[in-house]
Parts: sequence; structure tokens; C-alpha cells
Amino acid sequence: MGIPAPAGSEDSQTQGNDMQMSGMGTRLGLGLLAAVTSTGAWAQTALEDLEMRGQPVPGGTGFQPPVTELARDLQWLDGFLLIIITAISLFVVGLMGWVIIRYNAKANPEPATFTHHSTLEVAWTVVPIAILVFIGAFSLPVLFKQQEIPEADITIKVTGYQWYWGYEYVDEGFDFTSYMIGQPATMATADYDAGAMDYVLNDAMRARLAQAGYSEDQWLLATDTSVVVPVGATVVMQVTGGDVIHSWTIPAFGVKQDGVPGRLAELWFEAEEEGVYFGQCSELCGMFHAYMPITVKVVSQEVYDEWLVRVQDDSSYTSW
Ligand SMILES: [Cu+2]
Repeated sequence: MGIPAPAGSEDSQTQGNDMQMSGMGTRLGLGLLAAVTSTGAWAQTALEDLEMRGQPVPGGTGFQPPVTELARDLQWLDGFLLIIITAISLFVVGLMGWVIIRYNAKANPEPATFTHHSTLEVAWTVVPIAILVFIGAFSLPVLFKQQEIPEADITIKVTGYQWYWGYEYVDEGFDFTSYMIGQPATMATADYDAGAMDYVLNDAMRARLAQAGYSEDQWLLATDTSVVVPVGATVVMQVTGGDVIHSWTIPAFGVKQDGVPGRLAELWFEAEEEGVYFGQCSELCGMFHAYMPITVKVVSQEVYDEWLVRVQDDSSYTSW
């Protein structure tokens, strides 16, 4: 049973493909140019040209724009619950107001003497149960969708350490660590010579961020290496902890999972748009808990394939 396509949808589809094609052409051109000017910089250039999408914005109060079905579901559920909560709050406040005005000692000097009202008591038990069952009918499917882990295209094991992340591409058989830019492990002697200090944002640190393709806006979010995944792929992350409990999350993907030492938990996502997405460790794990952010780069399949080859061939290829 197909839903009839709205008129004109085919046109916009074609237009969309054209735009995609020309975008790919430009990228291919840039890639070739980069390959000619600097051997081996293709994947890196493609990775650095990505749009910064999943990050906090000044004055932002809501959610980050969702890029997975899970995140869209979560945000929809949040709005849905807000409506129910608002209605209940207004009802309770109204009820209290009515009692205060109508039944105070002055307005109602002769109080009633009854102490029970069976119909009312049944109602205030049954109605909240009905509301909870109604909410559950919408929230449980969202929960199950997160927790039923699908067949993976890519499996990545992530381990939280004090205070950085370790990633292992399980099927490809390679692993790497990921530190916040500004953490001592990411700083070279040249950076210190230029005036950089650990965990301090100054001009030298701005230069260090720029060198990795970031700006001041990504300070405390950008990492030296990132998780790279192709757009549209089903990615399963196996989350654990190497010392204490950490928590891996990307808000724009609608995923968050505690990494508990000795246990292997799973989460999954299917990112729909290319870009750079950030998250932060979300379980208080010690002194530098605030300095172990997460960077995920969602790229085209071609860029991902290229990146895979480079990262496996060249162990010194660590900046991405
Ligand atoms: Cu942590």
C-alpha cells in the first residue's frame, strides 16, 4: 500500500539529485586538487570541510536539530509530554484556586461533614492510571526502538577512560584514542613554544584548534581524532568503561549510554546528514570529567572508504 506522492514531488526529487550531483562534483574537484597539491590530504580535506552541526549555540534553549529517527522520536515525545503536563498543571492550579476562593472560612462558614466520596475516590485513582497508560502507549515504542539493536553495518567499541575515549572499529581491526584538543596528550612542543597552555583558551590554542579544522566555537568540544562513520549506515556502538563509569552521548543522534567497567552495553544510530556532531561525557567520572568530549564526523561513503584505507595504512595519520 503506497501513499500517493504529492504533486511536484518528482520534480523536487530530481532537483535534489542534481544538487547532490553538483555538490559531489565540487567535492571531487576539491579532492583531486588536494591530492595534486598535497599527497594524501584528500580524506583529511574532505573531513575538515564538514559543517559543524551538532553543537550548542549561543542563547539556545531547546534540543539540537535531530539527525536520526531516534532523536526525532525523542523530541516529539518531549513536546507531547509537555502538552499533557501543562494540561494537568493548569487543572490542579485551577482546582486549588476554586477551593481557596469558594471554600474558605469566610465564603463557606458552614463546612460539610461528610468524609468519603466513593465516586470521586475511584475517579482520582482511575484517571491518573489511564493517563499513564496513554503516555506509555507512546513512550514504550520509542524506548524499544532505542533498545532493540539492529544488524550493524559498522560496529565500534567505545571505552571511557579517565579522561578520554578509546575507539575500536571491531570488524576492521584497528583502534585509536580520542582526546580533547587542549589536553596535554594533544599538545606538541611547538604548541607550548607558541604560548599554548593545557586546558587554556588563548591565541596559541585558537591556532591549535584552527590547525585541526575547528574554531573557538568548538573549544571544549573538539577532539584530536574523531569517530568517522558514513551517512545512512547503521552504526552499533558497544559502550564500556575502562576504570570508572562514563557515559557516551551525541545529543543530535538522541543516544546516551553509560559505559560501565566489566559490562558491554549497546546503542545504535543511523545519521541522516553529513556533518560534525559533538557530545560530552555524561556521567561524573572524576576531576577532568568536563574535558573528555566526543566528536563524530558523518561523511559520504566514498570519504569513509578513503579514510578507512588511510587510517589502516598509515599509523601516523592521526589528525582527522
Ligand atoms: Cu567520563
